[in-house]
Amino acid sequence: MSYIDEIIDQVVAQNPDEPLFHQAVREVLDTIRVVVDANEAQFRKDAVLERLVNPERQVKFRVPWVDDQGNAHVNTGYRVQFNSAIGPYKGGLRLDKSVTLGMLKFLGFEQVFKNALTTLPMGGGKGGSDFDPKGKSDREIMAFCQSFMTELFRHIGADTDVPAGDLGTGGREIGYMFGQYKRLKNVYEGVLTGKGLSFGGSLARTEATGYGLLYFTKEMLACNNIDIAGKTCAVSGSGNVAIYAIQKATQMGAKVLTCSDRTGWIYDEEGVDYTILKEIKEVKRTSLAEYVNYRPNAKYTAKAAGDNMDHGVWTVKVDIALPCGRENTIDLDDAKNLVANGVIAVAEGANMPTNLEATKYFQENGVLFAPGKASNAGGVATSGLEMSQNSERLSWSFEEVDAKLQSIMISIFHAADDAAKKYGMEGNYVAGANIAGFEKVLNAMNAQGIV
Ligand code: NDP
Ligand code: 2IT
Repeated sequence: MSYIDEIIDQVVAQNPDEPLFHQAVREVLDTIRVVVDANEAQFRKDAVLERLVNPERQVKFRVPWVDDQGNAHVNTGYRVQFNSAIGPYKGGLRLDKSVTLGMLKFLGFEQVFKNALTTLPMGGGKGGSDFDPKGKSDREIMAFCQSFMTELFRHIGADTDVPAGDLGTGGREIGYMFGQYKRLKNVYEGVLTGKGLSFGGSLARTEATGYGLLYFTKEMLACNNIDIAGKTCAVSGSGNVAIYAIQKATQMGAKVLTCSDRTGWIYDEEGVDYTILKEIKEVKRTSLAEYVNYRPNAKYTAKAAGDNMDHGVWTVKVDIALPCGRENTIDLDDAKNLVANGVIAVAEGANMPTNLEATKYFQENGVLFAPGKASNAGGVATSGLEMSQNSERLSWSFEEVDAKLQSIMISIFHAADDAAKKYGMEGNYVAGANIAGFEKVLNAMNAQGIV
């Protein structure tokens, strides 16, 4: 059996009940075979893959908090410090009732390669809790965030591990966590990114993941002689990534026809208005059903309660699909619908929103497919820029950060494209991104000995 297949089997056996982690490992290892097979004896001797798939450290802790009625609750908090070969651990905190250790291991593993692709000095990590922020008051969110940080603070630091936002964690939560960290540690440092602008946050960090997704997509299309202007897009999700992806796509002259949330999805033939989404999702924090009150010609379709999928969105005929909600929301049937409707490109704003079968189907049918660890890297790249600004105690202008973000996204596309070409897989940006990320991490790991 090949080294890679042995490791995939080992990951499944040693991490039972963690299917998302298995999926992420399988996707990466399957696409780096060409590099691993050529160096198998040495890699086995150095246990390269064993070290790659085992997090350096995992912290799990109790998070007690009290609700507005005086009742106590206990959630589980986690931080997975996956790989620090190229810099301090870096990656977001997910707050969602579905959070498990396996989910955070999948996200942390992805983050290692993503961060390497940005070319900035950041290792990979991820954390979060099974706390459900939906329907909680501001005070309850603050109570949770303070309690979460009361344990997390001893494991992180500006040169150790720098968390940020992710699904369910935005500027409000980062603010509460930063305040508690400072109070406990008595140090004012860039320990979190995505902070408010008045206390060390970077301009353009809020917009960065969505904007970066479109900078990447535009470059990928341009290198395939396609102009993004005039194209139609389907977006899923309506949170941080989706909103700013819609804004930038619209500014680039594309028309976004859809978006979605946990309750349902919107079809707006005139083009989704991101200013309305901002009002509904960032200010009112309510359901997308409200959208039709602002735009009576748009159509809202409700989902069954607990439905994790965005099937409706992927039935709409579009040129470009931009999944920006969460993992595994495009399956093989969705991919078939999109291809039958003539989709040209799929670029992932979320982490692993397309399952393995659907990804393969897109690639086999000539669809340009941008994997999240490359195309959504603009968020963490701008977090890296926030860390630089914090270190030099300066703030850069929006234009300066945005220009750096653009050039990073363009260089990530070319790193993936070049690696794919180098190994005879032209156009396979999944393989290209994985190989380029792996080579960088491997190089740093090798130089640092067996640690
Ligand atoms: P948000 O919490 O801001 O938005 C998430 C969106 O997905 C919301 O519209 C939410 O609906 C929807 N959603 C969440 N869970 C479900 C579900 N079970 N079924 C249907 N819809 C659901 O998160 P972000 O925009 O920050 O993150 C989105 C994705 O992008 C995630 O995969 C994240 O890991 C990834 N990502 C985020 C980055 C960032 O900088 N924020 C950077 C790179 C990747 P509702 O509004 O109803 O809650
Ligand atoms: O998945 C991701 O890249 C993020 N949630 C952003 C992480 C960060 O540190 O900015």
